[in-house]
Amino acid sequence: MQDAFRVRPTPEPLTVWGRLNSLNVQRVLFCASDLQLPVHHVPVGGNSGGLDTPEFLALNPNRLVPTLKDGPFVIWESNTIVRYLCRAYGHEIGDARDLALQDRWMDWYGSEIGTHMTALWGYLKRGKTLPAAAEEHHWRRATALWRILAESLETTRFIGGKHPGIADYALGPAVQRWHEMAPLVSIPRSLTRWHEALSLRPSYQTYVLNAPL
Ligand SMILES: N[C@@H](CCC(=O)N[C@@H](CS)C(=O)NCC(=O)O)C(=O)O
Repeated sequence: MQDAFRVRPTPEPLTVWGRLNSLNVQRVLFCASDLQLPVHHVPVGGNSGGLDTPEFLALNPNRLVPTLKDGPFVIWESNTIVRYLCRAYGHEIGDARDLALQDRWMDWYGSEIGTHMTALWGYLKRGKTLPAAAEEHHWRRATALWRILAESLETTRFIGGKHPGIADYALGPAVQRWHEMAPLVSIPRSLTRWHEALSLRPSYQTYVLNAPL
């Protein structure tokens, strides 16, 4: 049984525009689904196109996914969407310090480790070129940075504590990618335990483990 509860019911399904192989879209769909919110997914971006239509531009002038609509409310930026969903519909999210700890990991992914993960994933899975020196640099930095998160996971099941929180939703898809690179890297046990705990959740299975490449 899922342990999430809603602060208030959603009157109608949320709409999420995006492509399922995008990490940024995965974090939003994983979060919404884990919070047991009804979602209508509209495939746009990548091969599906649709980012340049007047209808989509009116929702998101950046021509990017994910974009979310909740009733009349439209919001873009994947981390902002995750924060919004958790605050509107998620677990009790704690005080300012609890929130800061969650925000920190979310921001840390974007500012520290994300660039290394994007480069390595593009190189290994999407046929992008990467000079040998750059590859070595990205492996070394990503490995060292994941270790920092692994240390903090030694005492908790999720980054959010007993339940997944905003940082679990934001970083969960990336730790799957890191495990897909597993033959090439040494992964700390606590990071794998966290990945296993996420993998038990149907929402993670649907939107992350079974995501298309
Ligand atoms: N900072 C934005 C980045 C959004 C972004 O770069 N989205 C990419 C997919 S990951 C996109 O829409 N690319 C165009 C496409 O998919 O066609 C976020 O986190 O939402």
